[in-house]
Amino acid sequence: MTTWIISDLHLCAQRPAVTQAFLHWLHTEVTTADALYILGDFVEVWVGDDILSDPQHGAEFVPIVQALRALSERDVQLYLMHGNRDFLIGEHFARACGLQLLPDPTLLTFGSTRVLLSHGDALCTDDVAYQQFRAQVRSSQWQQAFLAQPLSARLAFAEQARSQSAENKSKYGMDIMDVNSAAVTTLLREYDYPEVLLHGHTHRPGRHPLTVDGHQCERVVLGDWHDTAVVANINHTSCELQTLTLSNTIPSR
Ligand code: LP5
Ligand code: MN
Repeated sequence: MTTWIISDLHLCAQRPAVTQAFLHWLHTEVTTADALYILGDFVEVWVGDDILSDPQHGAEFVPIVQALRALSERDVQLYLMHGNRDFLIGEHFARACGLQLLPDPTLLTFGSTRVLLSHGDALCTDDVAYQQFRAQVRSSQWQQAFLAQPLSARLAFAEQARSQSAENKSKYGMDIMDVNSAAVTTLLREYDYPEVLLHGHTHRPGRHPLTVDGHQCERVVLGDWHDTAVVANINHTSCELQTLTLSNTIPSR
């Protein structure tokens, strides 16, 4: 029994090597797995599922959708949780890929180990400007109004949001962009102290043991996909972080 958990691939046409490495990894390692969980920021930006049928902007996603669909047809269970870049991924995309959308957070059980999955952005409560933005764009009213706009307008908004976000990040300290420990404690308490909290978003992979109300828990953080990717592999006995070297994963031509 093997389950892979990944996040923060930020797939986009500008970084074709990452997409290729991901596709190769799917075709090799993941074909024999039981399940693959993608914990958000799968793509760099997602402005609506109708992008799939856009001749210009949809093409980059065709091989990704096909590869996921092929895995789901081989009975690999596929799951996707929204991140702050792709919270507009909807049921149309999910069906095309043969995957199931998951709420954030989602609790899984592997043997005697409970693993709470989250993207991680909701835990960054010191980042007040981001939490305000998040509350706005996660409301169904905002999403309906946004999705009603033409694709070109949505892409332009996304580009503006990206550059504003990059500017903000260069202005504010890195500290406010990590998870808030009180928010982590509250979440673990709410879910009855799962042994593991697994998330991405911060791009600071690592393992952080912590004690909450006398219960031993661990916060495990996935990495983003650049030259390397830090992913989690769970089987009956353990939850391991593994570093994939993406340059080795890209098939030579
Ligand atoms: O993503 P990253 O790592 O740069 O930073 C995140 C937070 N920023 C975001 C914003 C996204 O990067 C961009 C949106 C993705 C596209 C989604 C679909 C379309 C939506 C269109 C919206 C109008 O998530 C950043 C955090 C950081 O993580 C660390 O946790 O700090 O948050 C911010 O920078 C807070 C800002 O307040 C975000 C504000 C961007 C809003 C700009 C609106 C511009 C629209 C123009 C309207 C006229
Ligand atoms: Mn994120």
